[in-house]
Amino acid sequence: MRAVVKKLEDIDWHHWKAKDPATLVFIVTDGQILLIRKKRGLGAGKINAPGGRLEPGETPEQGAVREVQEELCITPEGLSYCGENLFQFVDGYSIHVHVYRADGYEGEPTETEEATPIWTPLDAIPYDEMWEDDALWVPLVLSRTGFSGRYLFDDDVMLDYELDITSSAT
Ligand code: 6U4
Repeated sequence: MRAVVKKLEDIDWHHWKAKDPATLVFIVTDGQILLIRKKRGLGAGKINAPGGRLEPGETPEQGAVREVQEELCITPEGLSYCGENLFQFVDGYSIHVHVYRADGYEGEPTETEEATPIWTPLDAIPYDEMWEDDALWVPLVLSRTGFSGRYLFDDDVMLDYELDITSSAT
């Protein structure tokens, strides 16, 4: 039987490896940020940035570009690395999310089977419709501050977290 996990310290982070590597891409331009209403997958119904799980053999940057192309029919440009988030769910699932920012894009953001595009002013990001952790670190994406976060979730309820500022943003 799996041990009960209630705090970050209950996890052996030294040997931790996520089941899935994934990405998120925040396109920020003209004082607005391009978010999506996610139609399917993990967090369906929530507002998030475009992104998703890496395919075998893909680098995080390649996966970041591909997911934005698939979800919104645009190609992000001027991609820079912001930080990483490690999510452990109490049911055993885990995901390592590489977070990027882009200063532009090519194409026209278009609704797909996966996502509806939502342009949002930077001072009106709808955190109450996003994953609970987003209010902690999305401001760091906007201020170009590098970060590394670890989070424990029970379904979509955040039980514990630790967020460190790093110098790894590019
Ligand atoms: P499929 O259905 O496999 O094509 P895929 O797009 O690969 O889906 P998805 O979207 O179901 O993956 O789930 C991965 C996405 O979920 C990643 O982009 C990160 C996001 N995600 C998961 N937990 C999150 C959390 N707590 N906060 C957050 N994003 C989270 O901001």
